[in-house]
Amino acid sequence: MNDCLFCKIAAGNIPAKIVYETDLCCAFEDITPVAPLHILIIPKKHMENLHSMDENDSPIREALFSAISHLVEKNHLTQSGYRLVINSGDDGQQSVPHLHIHLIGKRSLQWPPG
Ligand code: D5M
Repeated sequence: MNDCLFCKIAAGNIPAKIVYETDLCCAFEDITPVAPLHILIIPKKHMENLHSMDENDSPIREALFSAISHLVEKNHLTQSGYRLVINSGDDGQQSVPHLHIHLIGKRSLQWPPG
């Protein structure tokens, strides 16, 4: 989508610290990190949220989970733990309307969220 911030990052048209990339997805450092490790994992194809996916998007779903596994291992989070977050829609406080998974770690996190 032409006007989407994360589509522009995925296309390399807006700079970001890319930490992982395949043909279907990429991951980059969040610009306003809430923890020492805060990475956003996105599909390269524009989709607003999880329920925008259809049955043809299974490879993208698999690619996103592979990206998570890779990044968890690479950042040595399997022992310490981490959190995955998908904010969706208004109640979820989604601010960028392109599906993204927050991978947050390297500190002890609080629960519940506000
Ligand atoms: O999270 C949207 C997230 O996107 C939020 O944590 C900031 C991050 N963000 C916004 N612009 C950028 C750029 N340009 N680079 C990296 N990260 C960015 P949400 O779940 O929608 O509230």
